[in-house]
Amino acid sequence: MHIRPLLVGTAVTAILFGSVAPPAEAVGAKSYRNCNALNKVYAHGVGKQGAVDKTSGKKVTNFKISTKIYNLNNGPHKAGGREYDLDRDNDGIACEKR
Ligand SMILES: [Ca+2]
Repeated sequence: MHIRPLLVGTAVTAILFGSVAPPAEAVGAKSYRNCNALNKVYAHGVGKQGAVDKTSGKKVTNFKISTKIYNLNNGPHKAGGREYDLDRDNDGIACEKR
């Protein structure tokens, strides 16, 4: 029983510093239920690198650029799932907003 705290400590260390730790950009990358929720975190939306807003008005250019986050929010809406189609006009930017 004396060895137990050591094992727990090793496990915690492995979780904190192990290879399973996500890269910095993946932290906070997730799917949002709708644009209200996404815009609370990314006020101007999230788009792929090089995406151009398809609006006929003034284009949104200050969206967060992250293909990873964009992909997490450009899925088909699945009932009970975690993927939502938040890029309805398919211009490569989800929830673009000025
Ligand atoms: Ca869009």
